[in-house]
Amino acid sequence: MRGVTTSPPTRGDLVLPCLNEAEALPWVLDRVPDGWRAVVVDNGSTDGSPALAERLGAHVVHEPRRGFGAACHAGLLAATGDLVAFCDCDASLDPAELPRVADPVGTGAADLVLARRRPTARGAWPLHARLGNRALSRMVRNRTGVRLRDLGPMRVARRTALLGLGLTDRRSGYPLQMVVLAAEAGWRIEETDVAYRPRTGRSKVTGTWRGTWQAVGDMRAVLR
Ligand SMILES: Nc1nc2c(ncn2[C@@H]2O[C@H](COP(=O)(O)OP(=O)(O)O)[C@@H](O)[C@H]2O)c(=O)[nH]1
Ligand SMILES: [Mg+2]
Repeated sequence: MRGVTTSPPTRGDLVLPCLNEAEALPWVLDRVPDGWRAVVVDNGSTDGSPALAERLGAHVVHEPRRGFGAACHAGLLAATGDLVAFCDCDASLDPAELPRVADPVGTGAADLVLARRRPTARGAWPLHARLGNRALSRMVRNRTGVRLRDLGPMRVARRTALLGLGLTDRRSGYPLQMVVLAAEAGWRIEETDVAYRPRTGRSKVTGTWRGTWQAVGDMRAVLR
């Protein structure tokens, strides 16, 4: 394993929100690039994910509060490096692509880089999730003027800048709130393509009716 280390990162921290991802964890952690510290944030897994992540060398954070945003934010607070990256822990996105995504932030050319998901197979991205995402990207554009084609979960920014945004959402609206507040703060936001593969294991958010319903509600709350 390359970047899986609990020592301080040289490049940055990779925050991996994780709810029952024992099947995906070995591949995900094996793909963490050099210089990045894997921070796996658990809040309630019942499949042994946190113990497995620890065994595989990741830094594991336990967040008592449930929710995707609660997990992401706990990871941000636990980060120590210059850069912070976020990525799903379901093997749908390849952490090995991270250096290219992080590069514009590292060089100072951008303040936030979002990975635009390009599905590699049918079924990688359910139609309702894709359409919902496109509609949201359009709303962000109308509201902030920032042209985005995706609001994907893989992204990189500077740690202190992220902390300064004052993110308050602790559920599914977290990634959207990050983009809206960054745009309102005048950040230079860029997009770069990454491969989006069928996830390993079962979806907790947009792959279920309940998860999608909650996500839509959370996103609307952010845009209000
Ligand atoms: N810790 C934690 N992780 C979560 C929670 N909800 C989702 N995740 C993780 O967030 C990532 C995205 O969730 P996922 O089920 O893939 O949603 P989808 O991409 O919309 O299908 C995965 O790594 C999940 O394990 C949560 O409440 N707590
Ligand atoms: Mg996913």
